[in-house]
Amino acid sequence: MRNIEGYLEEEAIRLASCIKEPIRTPAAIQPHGVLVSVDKISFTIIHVSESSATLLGVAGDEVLGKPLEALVGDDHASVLRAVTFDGDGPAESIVLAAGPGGATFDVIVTDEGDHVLIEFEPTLTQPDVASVPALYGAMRRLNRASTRQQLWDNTAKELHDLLGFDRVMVYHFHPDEHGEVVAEERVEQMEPYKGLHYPASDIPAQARELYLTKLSRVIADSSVASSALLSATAEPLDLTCAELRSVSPHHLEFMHNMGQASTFSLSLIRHGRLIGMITCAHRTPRRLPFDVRKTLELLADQVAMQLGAMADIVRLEEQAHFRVVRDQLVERFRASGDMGDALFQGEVSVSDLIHADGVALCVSGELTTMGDVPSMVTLRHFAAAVLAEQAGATFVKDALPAENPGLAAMIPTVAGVIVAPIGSSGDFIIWFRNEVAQSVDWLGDLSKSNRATTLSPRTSFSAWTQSVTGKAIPWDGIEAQATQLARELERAIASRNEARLAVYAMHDVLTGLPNRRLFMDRLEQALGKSAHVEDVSLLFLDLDGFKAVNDSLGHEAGDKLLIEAATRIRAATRAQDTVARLGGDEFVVLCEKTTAEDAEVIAERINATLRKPIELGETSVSVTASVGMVSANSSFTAAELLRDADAAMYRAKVNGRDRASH
Ligand code: BLA
Repeated sequence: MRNIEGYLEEEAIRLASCIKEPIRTPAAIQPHGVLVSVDKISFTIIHVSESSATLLGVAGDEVLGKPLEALVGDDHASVLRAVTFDGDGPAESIVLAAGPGGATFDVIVTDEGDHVLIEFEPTLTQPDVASVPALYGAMRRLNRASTRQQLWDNTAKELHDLLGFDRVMVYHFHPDEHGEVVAEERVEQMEPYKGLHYPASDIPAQARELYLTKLSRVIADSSVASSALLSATAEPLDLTCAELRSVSPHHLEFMHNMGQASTFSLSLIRHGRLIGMITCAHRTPRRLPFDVRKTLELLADQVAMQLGAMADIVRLEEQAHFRVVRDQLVERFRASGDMGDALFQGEVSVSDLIHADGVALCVSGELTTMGDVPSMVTLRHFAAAVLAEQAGATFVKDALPAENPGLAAMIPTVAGVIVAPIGSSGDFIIWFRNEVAQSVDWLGDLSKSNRATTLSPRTSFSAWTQSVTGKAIPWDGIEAQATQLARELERAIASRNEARLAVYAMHDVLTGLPNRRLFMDRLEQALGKSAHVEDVSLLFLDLDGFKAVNDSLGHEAGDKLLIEAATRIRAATRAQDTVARLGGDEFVVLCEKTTAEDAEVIAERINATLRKPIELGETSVSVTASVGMVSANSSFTAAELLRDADAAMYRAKVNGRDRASH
């Protein structure tokens, strides 16, 4: 969000300061009722509100420290002493005629551990408000909503019909805690608020936390002064669960500015989080009977549960889609020689997983990009700067210019970015989103001029449009997918490297031929399969005169000679033969299903090809090979056969080299 005349700083001050107001312990209540706290065992009065004088006809200071009987008489006190609590629903409500002239009260009794709260609310007789069948019908109808917006809209409509408040609003809280009026039902002549957003400080954090415990909130008349609590102790009384808790002066001013004389609000809670609220507001003082409020808490609970289930379904569907795309990408990545191609080309690409204007992938230091991305040099600098800051975590920003001006300066047109590190060696995948012009409609001008002081509520609440720059379409939590993909790519790279290492472990590094280990393995397998005598033939080669070349021309020349010899031997044999280097200038050829005669032909071809001069830079050298030949079947072990072939090779050496011997 752009900084509107220092708006962000001011909002931060408000947030920090508003949360300090001790709204749970105001030591006062709303004056339309009476609140008493008594010791749980003795029922001695510890606190009593001043309002008891007018409503119950007994002055509070006359009964402080005395048994409850002093306030309500023996009969009522014995009823209240007999209330039991079931733990889950701490509040019990009883109708008692306790006031002067036989006034009746809904008496709400709440278990607070070592003490009991007793609240007296004058009984309401509004026969038109929310009968049980009407509430029941509303809940059944709400059950049928199939989308979130429908449910929001229907909730506002049902409550408006049921309760007759001037305006009923449903709020949704965004991840950054600011709110939005997502549904509204109001009397016609009032200004519409639906679609308007409001800052987090309108309902500060400690108020939201309180509404997690206290699921409905009545503010009966915002224009009257609160009634103080008289107290027999210095200990402040926690009024979190009290129906009558007095209202924050900041909020009273807010209501006054909004033209609200009364409100009734319900919490929408999912997984222990306040995801939204429902507020019913009226231009004149108004309140609802206790049992209606309690039933409405159930209705709100049902709505929150439905909202949660809808969100869960959307999330599960998204996850299923993500999984399919991710699996395809990772599979292609695993199978492909070109990692960049695997993620950027073909039926699905990384931008099907996360839509973006540009994507960049760096694997083993090699960069591949797609779409609109900064230059390679900038990209590398940017990635290095982010990775250095992140310590392995995914970096995600919707409004980079405001959130990290330093990094934003490197990539001027970009506003949204996700950087997911792949492993810890500097590889990464980055998604870029360009800046998109957006606007937000706020409930009232956000600039300074719309408040008396920084801590005051706004004075006007007419819709105020803010144009927003430096922001991209928000990622909305999709970075979890980026992190997951990066993790799977890391695993795919690791398993590719392992496979490569496995190849190295079985092969001779110089010539690329199978090494002794792989050769012995193949020989054992071949012998295991053979049934007939002379089924398996083995040629054992030792180069003649290799040592002389190595000594006179050096190791480098020797290595070149070995590579050339390996190439020639490979060329002289068949595809199904295994040519291996045992070490030094010793090679072996395994010929399966090959008779001794055929093996002899192969040996001669090898001798012939090695006889030809080999170019080593300036000079040309000639080497030959002594070849030992054996044929066998499964009655031999691999080691025995190799030993016999070695012995046959010696015979070829002794017989004059450059030949094959049995
Ligand atoms: C409480 N603020 C609330 C409540 C609402 C709002 C609904 C719950 C109490 C109630 O039901 O009235 C906000 N009300 C709104 C909004 C709309 C509405 C946004 O009708 C319309 C869309 N409030 C401020 C500032 C402060 C502040 C600047 O504007 C603090 C400095 C505080 N708001 C504040 C506090 C509460 C509150 C402390 C808790 C009130 C309480 O329960 O005692």
